[in-house]
Amino acid sequence: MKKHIVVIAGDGIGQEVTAVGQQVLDAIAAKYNHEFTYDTALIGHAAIEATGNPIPEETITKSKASDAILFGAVGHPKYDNDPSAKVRPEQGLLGIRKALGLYANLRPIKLFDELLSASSIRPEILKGADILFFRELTGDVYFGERGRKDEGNTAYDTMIYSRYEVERIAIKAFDAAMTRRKKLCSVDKANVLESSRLWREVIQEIAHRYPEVEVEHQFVDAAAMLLIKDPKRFDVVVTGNLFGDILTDEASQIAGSMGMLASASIGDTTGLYEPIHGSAHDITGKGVANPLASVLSVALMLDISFGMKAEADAVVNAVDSVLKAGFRTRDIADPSTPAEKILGTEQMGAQI
Ligand code: GGG
Repeated sequence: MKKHIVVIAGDGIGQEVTAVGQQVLDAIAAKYNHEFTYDTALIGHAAIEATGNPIPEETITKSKASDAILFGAVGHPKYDNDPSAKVRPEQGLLGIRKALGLYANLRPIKLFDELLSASSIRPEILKGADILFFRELTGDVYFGERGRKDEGNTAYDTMIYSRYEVERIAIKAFDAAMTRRKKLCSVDKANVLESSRLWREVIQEIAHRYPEVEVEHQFVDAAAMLLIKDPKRFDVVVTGNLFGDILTDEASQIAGSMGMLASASIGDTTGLYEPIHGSAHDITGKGVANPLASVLSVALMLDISFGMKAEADAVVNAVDSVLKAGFRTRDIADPSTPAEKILGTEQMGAQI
């Protein structure tokens, strides 16, 4: 099969980890006789530096014309302590999701057995945890009206959801639950927020179409607690943009590290595949970033966008084998296991 992939590495360790992702794509192409061609495009701080715009029009055009996007990360510390910055790297990521209509962000929380001891959560609580998050990606407080009033002394962001936005992510999440353990947990804050009351109303309506799926609703504060207390109780979790952003960073500790969590952003057009982690400037250029989230994002791309299930399984199996052989990047190393071999980003890529 021929496929054209746009690589948008972005900022910080995005460059290092997408390079490994692309190597894995090349290895798959060679092994399974596919032809993958690549283009690159700018986003985030890198795009601001080159063009003044965090999401240049050319990036959107190239992305729309591609079969899939391999994405790295956006962000730069210089903006974090500058609240007055009008142009920010993150606008690039939000902009491409909106421009491509990528409303569903799938974030599998997969715990490889070999990493049981890498987590700070007790193994007996973790073993067997397998969660698929659906984070809504183009609505909520990230896209609602915002601004300042009272001469800049009052600031507001609006949490806003429309019925159709909740319906379409709910359908994706229920469909996924039907292929798994048929359990769905919807997370909101309906005891306080009106947008959450609409969210819950719509989930309850869609649930009637899926009588086999056992549905529960949790407030986001309780869900945050239950994720750590009893992660095995969750199968599919569906939630809004902000709650999903926060809960999946928390849930990364179930998988051992942020460096292990891949994601797929899908909608009606080209899919975008990215690690959930950010640009991590504290370790940029040191060659120590964990590339496995990028590698596992490639597996999601092969499966979801290209329908290449065997190829996707081969990538996941390669990660499993490398971990079984004791290879670790430093974020997933267990100091009490001296037999482990600590590798840098490129070395880990070579092992995969
Ligand atoms: N690869 C994910 C990434 O770059 N995250 C940084 C970021 O801006 N995240 C905001 C979000 O995911 O909504």
